[in-house]
Amino acid sequence: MNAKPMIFSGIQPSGKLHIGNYLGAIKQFVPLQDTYDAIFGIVDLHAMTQLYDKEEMSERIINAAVNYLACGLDPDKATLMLQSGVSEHAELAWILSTVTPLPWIQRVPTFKEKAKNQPDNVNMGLFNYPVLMAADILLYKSVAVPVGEDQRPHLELTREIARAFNQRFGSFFPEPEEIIKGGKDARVMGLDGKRRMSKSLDNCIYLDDDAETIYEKVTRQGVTDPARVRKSDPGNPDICNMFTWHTFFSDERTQKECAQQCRDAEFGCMDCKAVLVRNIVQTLEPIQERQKELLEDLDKVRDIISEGTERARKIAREAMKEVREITGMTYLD
Ligand code: AQP
Repeated sequence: MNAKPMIFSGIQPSGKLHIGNYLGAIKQFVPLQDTYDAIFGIVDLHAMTQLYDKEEMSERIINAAVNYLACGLDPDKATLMLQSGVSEHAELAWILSTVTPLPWIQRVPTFKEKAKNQPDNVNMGLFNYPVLMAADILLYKSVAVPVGEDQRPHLELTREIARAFNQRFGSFFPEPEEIIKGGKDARVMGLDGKRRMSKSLDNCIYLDDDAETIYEKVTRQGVTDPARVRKSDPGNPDICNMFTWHTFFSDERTQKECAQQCRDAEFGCMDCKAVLVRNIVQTLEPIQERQKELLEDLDKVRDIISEGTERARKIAREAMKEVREITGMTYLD
């Protein structure tokens, strides 16, 4: 019997982790590992729904693990696991798909968005993604799931699927709450200011970007108030994506000063971006120092993943045994 309630959250190794993953998800994982029995997954089966280079997958998994740890996940408190190492995720996903009416999946906005982003590869895995996600969460009987704002519809669907299963087979799964912190960083927009920052879109600041790269990206690609053409035009920080980023990385005094000087046309966009870059670099500095240490000891990172996956596997096996019993799938037992 677990002393603490379970939570689960995952990140797909579909590319390098970015500041949206950090601000929207990982940053809030850290305090939760003290109060919950937390399982954090590297959900590589989900990443298979996009085309990928198979030679790169291991590197991406390590990048995700290194970043989880560099951002403060403590393997003595929380479990870091690899989804494909626990086959029960896929097994439960199948069972849950049999209680999920088709229209529930058809209405999920993230499917439509992803299908638009990869029109040549609209595969069944992409369609079934929310059911696999429900399985990831319910397998551990999680009571809550810390995620970014974009995952809200998936969590709503997870509760509906749990309810449908419980109605058909008897009460078994809890209906998990989402833990989404308020604030604009629950949905970080990309450099373009138009779409959510996403690994699969070229609009990210990655957690391992160096100062020069961050400067280049922010100054060249960071979209500001579109109506402001010259430095002498008064700007509007309320509609400036780079100013929104200040609210993530700069202290309140700096935010106020930048906003005022922008409105008074004393500060040009490049001046404001220079301050922003300095503060992003400063925020990422301790994470990047830790990344370097971890990259020098990859055997330790691999051990953390293996041990975490082993622990998750034990919990998952127990749960699936119960699921098979209550669904009557025990003929050979
Ligand atoms: N831009 C974002 N703002 C806030 N939170 C975000 N998250 C992702 N992007 C942002 C949160 O990070 C966690 C892990 O997400 P994921 O990698 O599993 O899937 P995703 O949301 O599809 O992330 P990407 O970067 O957009 O990946 P691709 O491009 O491969 O689809 C989640 O909690 C998510 O909310």
